[in-house]
Amino acid sequence: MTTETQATAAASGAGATARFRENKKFAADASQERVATLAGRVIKAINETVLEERVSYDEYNAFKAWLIQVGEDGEWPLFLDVWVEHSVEEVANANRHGSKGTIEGPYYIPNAPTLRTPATLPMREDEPGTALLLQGQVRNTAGEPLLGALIELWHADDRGFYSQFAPGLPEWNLRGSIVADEQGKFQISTVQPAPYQIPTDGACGALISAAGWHAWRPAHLHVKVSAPGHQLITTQLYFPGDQHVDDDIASAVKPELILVPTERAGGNGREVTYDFILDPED
Ligand code: MBD
Ligand code: FE
Repeated sequence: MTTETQATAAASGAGATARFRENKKFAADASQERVATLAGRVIKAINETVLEERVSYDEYNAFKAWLIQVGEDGEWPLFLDVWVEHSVEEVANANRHGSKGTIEGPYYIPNAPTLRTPATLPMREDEPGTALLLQGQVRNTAGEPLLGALIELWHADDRGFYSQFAPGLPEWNLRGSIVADEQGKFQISTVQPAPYQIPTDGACGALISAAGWHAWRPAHLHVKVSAPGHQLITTQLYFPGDQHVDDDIASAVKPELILVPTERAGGNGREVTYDFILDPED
């Protein structure tokens, strides 16, 4: 059996913060005018809230203490990806004609093991959960198959835990980079992920309980799909009937991203077909 235990906010937050610092590029060359505009608007929005809501010193100090705690728990990636990234993604992908994108979230890790289709994601011998076969084709916006397409897939396990962000899981559990065939087709065997509850023991969890919100994301598969000469798409796929599809804490569900799986013959889990359409590079 598994030795997996509840991921703590401090452990998954520290991991997400370290990963972000390693992998992301920053707009360090933003103009003075742009910085003044953006920082000025955020500060103004906070001040307007204070004045309109008649915020007290007790409330101001609670806010200050909470901001400090978010940093100490390493939860800035979590906070931003849950409550802000969806708007950034909306702006970034506004002009795409191909598949819908959605947020990346805090748990992507580049360079997962490369597998050829038909592939099985790395998993434990006794990986719990319902078998799931994800298959489809990568095409361009003219409907032509894309040779050399790559599908990076990562997701939580049957208990809602991500490898490298929860203890007790093999390094690349349920993470892989799948090379599609000459027709852009892919077949990937994995297990159905569970809904994901963001850590409740850190600063983000404290905010959620103080506000009376819930901490859940619907079960989801994360994917990045790319092909030479085309724009990479980062997206997620969801499952119908999930309680949180209409109520995602991260506001990242779109109707086009909800899968329609069917039961496989012989009680052999479920399968689903989903095609990805990539926009040309601009
Ligand atoms: C996740 O798994 C996730 O996808 C997002 C957006 C935020 C927190 C955890
Ligand atoms: Fe996720």
